[in-house]
Amino acid sequence: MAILDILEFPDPRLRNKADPVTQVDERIQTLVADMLETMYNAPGIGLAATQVNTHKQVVVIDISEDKDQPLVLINPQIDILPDEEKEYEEGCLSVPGFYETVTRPTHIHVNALNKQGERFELEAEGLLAVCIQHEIDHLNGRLFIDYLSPIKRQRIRKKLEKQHKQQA
Ligand code: GNR
Ligand code: NI
Repeated sequence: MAILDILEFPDPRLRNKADPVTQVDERIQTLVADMLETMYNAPGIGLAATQVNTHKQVVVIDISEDKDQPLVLINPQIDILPDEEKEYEEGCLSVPGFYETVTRPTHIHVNALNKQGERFELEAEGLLAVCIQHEIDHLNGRLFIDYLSPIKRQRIRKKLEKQHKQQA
């Protein structure tokens, strides 16, 4: 297992669109294990392959208190149940240090493959629904800060660029 480097905004590779996984083989299982280790180490409640510069449709999530309920979503398909929207204060490992309110649909239905390559379905609401939508956005090259005003996004960009220069 390995802890992978996480790309940070405004890295243009975060804008890549992930390709579907054609076969859930050993390479994908290694990626999943490394992503889980990277997510738990960060620590975070979710991680998309895009964030570790692998442009395949793979997501890991664990919103449990004890960090013992990993959820793996491969090739996730999402259906929005457009009855209700809710605000949530979101953060992102690729936008470290910034937390902003995002409004998203409350209820979703997800169809995905698990790490054995078997198809399963899931209804989600609350934090899990927020997290799944946040991660599927990553697979489509979208970040939570894209829902903010251009002024706020620009301010975050400048601060992170400055930090990255100081780290270089
Ligand atoms: O760790 C994370 N916390 C979080 C909080 C609110 C909404 C979404 C998230 S996901 C984030 C980890 C991450 O960046 N996943 O892509
Ligand atoms: Ni994120």
